[in-house]
Amino acid sequence: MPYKLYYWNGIQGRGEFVRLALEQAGADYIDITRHEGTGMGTEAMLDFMGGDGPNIPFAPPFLKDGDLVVSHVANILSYLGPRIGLAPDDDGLRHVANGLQLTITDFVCEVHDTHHPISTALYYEDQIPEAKARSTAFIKDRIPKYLGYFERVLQQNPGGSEHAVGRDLSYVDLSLFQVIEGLNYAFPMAMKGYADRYSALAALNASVRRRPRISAYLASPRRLAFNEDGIFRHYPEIDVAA
Ligand SMILES: N[C@@H](CCC(=O)N[C@@H](CS)C(=O)NCC(=O)O)C(=O)O
Repeated sequence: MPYKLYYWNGIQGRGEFVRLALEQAGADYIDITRHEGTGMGTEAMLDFMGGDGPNIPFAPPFLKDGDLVVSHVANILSYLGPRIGLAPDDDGLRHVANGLQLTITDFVCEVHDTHHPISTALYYEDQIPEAKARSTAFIKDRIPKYLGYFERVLQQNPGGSEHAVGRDLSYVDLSLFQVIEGLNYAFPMAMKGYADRYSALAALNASVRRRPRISAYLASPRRLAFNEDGIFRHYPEIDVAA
């Protein structure tokens, strides 16, 4: 039975971290809101979330595997990883992978707050001065702290600097690829020359991009372009040089 991925249609968003893992694994999955029909589409997702069934999630993305409902990106990847060959074999290292993914969750949250520093209920246009202040601090302090951390994770991985954890590709590597892609899209000024500062992250980004299934996915219509409804948004007025 195919996995069912539920996420907002029209954006990469947080769903993309799950999508990349499913695509790299060649897993059988349905992107529910991108299809029409019984049990498909955005309405089906909203009906499920607002319904009176068990295990309802607070927010997308969530994944259904049969009757099981798994929510939150890091939790979904922790569940999927061992099943689709994208998690370390070692149980301890699986927890290390989960810790890294949870750090990515925190980072993604901070990315989101650069364009919505006051409220997600307000439009970006209603919080531009605050967004400028927030993203200036994000670029100065937080991008270097997070990317510096992940660079060290790669450089200090006993399994080799090609991967974040263990000796093989994991869902964490795919998520780091997506983080770099997203930052390059949203903050091209801030990210200029990033490869000189974070060489292992840049090498990981390039190696993930070269993977046959990932490059086929990136060239496919399933990979939506970044846009200003997603997590990584390009607003030139809040992008400054690092
Ligand atoms: N911690 C969750 C965050 C989920 C989340 O914030 N989802 C967003 C879309 S990317 C949403 O629909 N949020 C609705 C809300 O917060 O009211 C995860 O990592 O999956």
